Amino acid sequence: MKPYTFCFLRKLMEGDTAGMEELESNKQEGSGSSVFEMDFSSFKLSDEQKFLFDLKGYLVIPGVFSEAETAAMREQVYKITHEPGNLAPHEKTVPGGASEVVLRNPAVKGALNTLIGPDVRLDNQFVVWREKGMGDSQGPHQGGPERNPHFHYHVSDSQIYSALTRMVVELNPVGRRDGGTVFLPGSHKSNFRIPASVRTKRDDMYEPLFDAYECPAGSLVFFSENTCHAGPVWNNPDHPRVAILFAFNHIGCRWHRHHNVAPEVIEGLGPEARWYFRDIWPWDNNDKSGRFGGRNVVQVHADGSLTASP
Ligand SMILES: O=C(O)CCC(=O)C(=O)O
Repeated sequence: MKPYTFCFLRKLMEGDTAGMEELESNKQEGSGSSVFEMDFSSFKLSDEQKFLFDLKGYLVIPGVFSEAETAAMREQVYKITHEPGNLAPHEKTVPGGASEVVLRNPAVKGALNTLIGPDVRLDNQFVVWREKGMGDSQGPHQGGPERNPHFHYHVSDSQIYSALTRMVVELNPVGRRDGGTVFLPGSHKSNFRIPASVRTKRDDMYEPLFDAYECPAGSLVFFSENTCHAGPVWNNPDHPRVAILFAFNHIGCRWHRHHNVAPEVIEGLGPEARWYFRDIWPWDNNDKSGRFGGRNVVQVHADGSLTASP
């Protein structure tokens, strides 16, 4: 099996140039490798969904994952948070193992294409298993005018550019006052700074200022990181909040220092999920072969192995 680029880069940094010819040979015609093309065509946000995301800064898409997919991901999050020793290397963090279905899901791909565009990368992930009484320690954050490219929400030529975008995968049902993420609607593009009186963390994080949602297990919640939001204390005694929180960004941008994904997880991913881990650059002026059109791609080799960002 050819080494994945990750291993290859690690070797190069250690001064081991064996394999260099192999990488070069991947670029030759007739090498049997092809460029992976991400397919965004099977899901599009409706006009209503686009309108609501633009208006409010968040969007709930209920019931995206099947019961079986949701149960398998819930079990993985349980093991990550309670029994990490019982996970195989390829599933020890999201998005390996059961959670790989997320990055292959048409609704995920279609929504990201609409909210960020076709040049997306995964910037960060973390999981929560919140029993009653547990919540995110941060109060309401973000919102208001932001020229920083990570948070500057804008629309041009009818295209949304949401910059750093969170996607929550809710793996248990969420009731409206249970403690799902809450949002100050419209604050992703408000013209004034969020007043301290609004940003204050308080026991009741809901109406009249903040919007909450309800959804069945297996739903998606997208929000611009510049929508003022908070993770309130979980109130439901019947089940915990179990969720995966991904952050996505443009391929040229990185906000989080660590994406929290283990290298062995990345190495075990199929081409579609591996694509989200391309290096952080959109364009290659040295792509003299022209095979990649200058772009940052994933190559699939004849034996099924992958090279990202060749
Ligand atoms: O825990 C939550 O529901 C919200 C997380 C959050 O604040 C964030 O992702 O920035």
